Amino acid sequence: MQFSTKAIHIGQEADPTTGATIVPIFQTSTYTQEGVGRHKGYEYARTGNPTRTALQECLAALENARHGLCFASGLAATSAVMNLLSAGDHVVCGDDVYGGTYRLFQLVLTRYGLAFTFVDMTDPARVAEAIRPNTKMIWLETPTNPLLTVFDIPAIAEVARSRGLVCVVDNTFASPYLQNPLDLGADIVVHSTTKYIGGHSDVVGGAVLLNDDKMHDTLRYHQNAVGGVPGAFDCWLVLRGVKTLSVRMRQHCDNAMKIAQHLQSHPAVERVRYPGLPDHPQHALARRQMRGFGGMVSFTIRGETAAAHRLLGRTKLFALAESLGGVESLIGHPATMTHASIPKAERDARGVTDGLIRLSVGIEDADDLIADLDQGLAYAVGNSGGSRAVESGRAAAAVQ
Ligand code: P1T
Repeated sequence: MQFSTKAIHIGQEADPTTGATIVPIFQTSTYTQEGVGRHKGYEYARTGNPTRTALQECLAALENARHGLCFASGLAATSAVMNLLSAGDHVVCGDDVYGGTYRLFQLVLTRYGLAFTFVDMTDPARVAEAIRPNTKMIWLETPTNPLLTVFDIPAIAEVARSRGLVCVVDNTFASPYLQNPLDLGADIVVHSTTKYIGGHSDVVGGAVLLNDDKMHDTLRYHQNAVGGVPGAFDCWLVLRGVKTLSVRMRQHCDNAMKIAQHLQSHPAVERVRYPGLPDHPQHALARRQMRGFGGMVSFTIRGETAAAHRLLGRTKLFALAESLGGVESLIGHPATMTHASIPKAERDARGVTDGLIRLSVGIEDADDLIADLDQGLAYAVGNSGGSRAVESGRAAAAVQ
């Protein structure tokens, strides 16, 4: 069965008791049992809920995984995976991850005896070098948040396999439509379903997908024992969203490519980061391991921080907001928003500078989005003498 069909049908058979075509919202905290120890597979809603079961089965199918587990947020899913570790264990983590993931790892879990080394994984040899005797896990995002660096999943997964480590990929930015890390050798996939999978900026959720039965048993045990589970309505919203993931992702990719190309030719723009641009440092790798380049674009503008701030407050269609992956376009400032919990010196060292701007390109009309960015950029650089450059940039864009 192909991706679009799985998204609409797997785990979503008509309800056996009523025939309801759409999986119902089982808004119950408990289940009446027929007798002591006799029930229909559900006892208590932290442990299990049929709406959640449907979503877990569907998301597992989309990642070509045997097992799926859903959580109350992406970070709850990340926390659940970290429950596989014990005090004294060490994790090699990619050096560009969502600020909240960094905060959980470095500011919370270190207090429980876990240690983390953040590594630029563009050269997988550096991953191998960072491994210590107590290393148990390799964690990466690709493409990364917010710099859109692409890491080589098969090469890094091979480092993990050869050293007996668990390789986890946070696949939120790509979505399962564009990339399936388990097929590329990873052991566990994590998603913030708040983003592309949900797709409508109306729900927070997370998921863990994997093949290994033993790790699944442990994670399912922790899902119930720790309890960071999603409510039935949230599962239902994510299920409704995921049905259109393939059509949305195609439009996200088309729009983001047009915007990345436009920004690249814009004289007010210094550097554009988008894996689909031929001059992206890992463009060839992205072509190999992804089926499209996604809807996220990051860039810096001339005039750095002050100009960036002017642009951020000026766009009309791009809402100034955290998050990503919804049908509506968002603009963000990682240094003060999504990545503010990373100390400035570390942010700067990694390239998350004060002038960096991140776009979550929605599925509106691309020309409208480009016009919105153009008026914002003209305003942003106008005060610093860049307006002439912007005018000539428009002319150049018109010629193309
Ligand atoms: O927000 P939550 O559902 O808990 O997901 C956390 C998370 C995990 N992984 C990645 C790659 C993410 O981008 C996120 C959340 N990110 C944002 C809110 C953001 O604006 O980048």
